Amino acid sequence: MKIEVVTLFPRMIAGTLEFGVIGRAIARGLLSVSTEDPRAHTSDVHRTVDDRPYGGGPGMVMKPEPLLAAIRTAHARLPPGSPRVYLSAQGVPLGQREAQELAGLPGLLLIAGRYEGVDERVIELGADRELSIGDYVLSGGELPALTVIDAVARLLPGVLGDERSSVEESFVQGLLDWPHYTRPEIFEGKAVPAVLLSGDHADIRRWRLEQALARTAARRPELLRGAQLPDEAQRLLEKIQTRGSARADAAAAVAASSDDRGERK
Ligand code: 4FV
Repeated sequence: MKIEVVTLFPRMIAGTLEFGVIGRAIARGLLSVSTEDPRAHTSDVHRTVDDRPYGGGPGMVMKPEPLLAAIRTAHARLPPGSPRVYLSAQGVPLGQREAQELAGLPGLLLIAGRYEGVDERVIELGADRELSIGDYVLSGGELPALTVIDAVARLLPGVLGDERSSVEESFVQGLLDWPHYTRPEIFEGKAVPAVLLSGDHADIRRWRLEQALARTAARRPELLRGAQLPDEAQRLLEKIQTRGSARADAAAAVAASSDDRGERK
């Protein structure tokens, strides 16, 4: 896969991609990441890439001319069918589903803004979609672009190989991940769950699924709405939820009885 990043800070992108799984994928030629700097598309002596906002207000806005020229130059280096993606807090939230869709493409152009944002006409003329990595405002689009590259690259064939992480498996099902343990068996008095030492892979797999379901139900119940759960998972979830509501009823009963006692006092 070929990825191009339009950014005022090319070294921020290149510097981050030297490490770990992504660094190895690039070294093995499974992924290439290049950058294009809008400053290279300026003609004034100050190489100006920003200007004051029409209508007033704080901060600066990225000028359309150098940014769109950089987008067109970088996009021309990508295979046909490579979308131009502008990273902004106004974008569609990036999820595992979006990452999987992008990983199936021949190429990707990521546009990293700075300042208060970019001239809106650049988005109209130079972007096919907008993506957000979360409902907060960052100082630039580079970290979001690196987040997209990381989430997509690890889905490319051969990048993870047999180290395919479990995170994917659970999140592919739309669930939070199960807890992980490694040596020592006892750490500060805390033992690794016995099932993980049992060697019974069916049991281990069920325990992990149950943990992923219980965590998702407790921490991110909205993720369960719309999750395509296989029957076994659906059954486990019902068991967890009945257990949960039984526990809630018991807690409510205890609370009620203590209130009664209080009244009595
Ligand atoms: C952002 C986000 C984000 C807004 C102005 C860059 C900044 C600055 N991008 N998800 N959240 N972008 O905050 O993607 O130009």
